[in-house]
Amino acid sequence: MRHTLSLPFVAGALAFGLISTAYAGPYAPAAGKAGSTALSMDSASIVQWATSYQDYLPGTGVDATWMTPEKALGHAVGDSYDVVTLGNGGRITLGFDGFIANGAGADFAVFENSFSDTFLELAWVEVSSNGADFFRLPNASLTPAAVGGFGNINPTNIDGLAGKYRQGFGTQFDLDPLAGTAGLDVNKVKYVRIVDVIGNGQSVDTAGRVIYDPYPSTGSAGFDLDAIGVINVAVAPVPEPATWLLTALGLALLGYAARKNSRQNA
Ligand SMILES: [Ca+2]
Ligand SMILES: [Ca+2]
Ligand SMILES: [Ca+2]
Repeated sequence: MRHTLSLPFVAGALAFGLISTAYAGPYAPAAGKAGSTALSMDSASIVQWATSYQDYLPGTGVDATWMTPEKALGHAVGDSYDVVTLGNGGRITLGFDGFIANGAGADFAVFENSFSDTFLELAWVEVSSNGADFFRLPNASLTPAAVGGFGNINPTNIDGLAGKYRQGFGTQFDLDPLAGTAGLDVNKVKYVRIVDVIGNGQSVDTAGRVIYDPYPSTGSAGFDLDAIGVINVAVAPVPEPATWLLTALGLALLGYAARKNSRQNA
């Protein structure tokens, strides 16, 4: 018996392909796919992790069990639980030992806890040198419509927003677009603030387009922060030689030698 593909099957497959193409965007695809910018939490390019937090301001829809900011410090764990949940519109600021610098390419990476490549809860990323003035990294979202509380997003429609990749894989951020910003030294970034995007239509990207992400949800609503890893650190400045101290020491030695000499000659 000869097998042939039925016309409805072929038509369905073609339609699926067209729909998939229609929903695919221009940005990097999911972790593991060609051209992905997802950074493994075990990458050797990560040289340190966040060491402190401040200003944890959870939004609505978060149970107390998810409100442990310490879980955002240190090495990413890559599971569903070692996170602090931001809630709808919530935020947190993480601090680092030393400074993040604008080196070659991406300078740091943010890790979320998504269990899939498409259930993506998103957040804006903002940086600061002084802890008071924060500047948002440019971001883009091309998801065409609201997706519901358990909805899916194609990562190729997302750029410059944390939460683009599944757990264990960081979204990388480059400080370079903010170079020259008044009030920010891109080679002395001391704080990174993560701000949950409310994906019901009220939030917009850099170009003013609506950012959609899963909404509404409860319990652990919004972005779940696992960790922030640093790729480029500022080289610690070499301390200025204390010339006055050396001069004083030299004069003291000269004085001692002179006194000793005068005693010997006495
Ligand atoms: Ca850079
Ligand atoms: Ca969540
Ligand atoms: Ca963690």
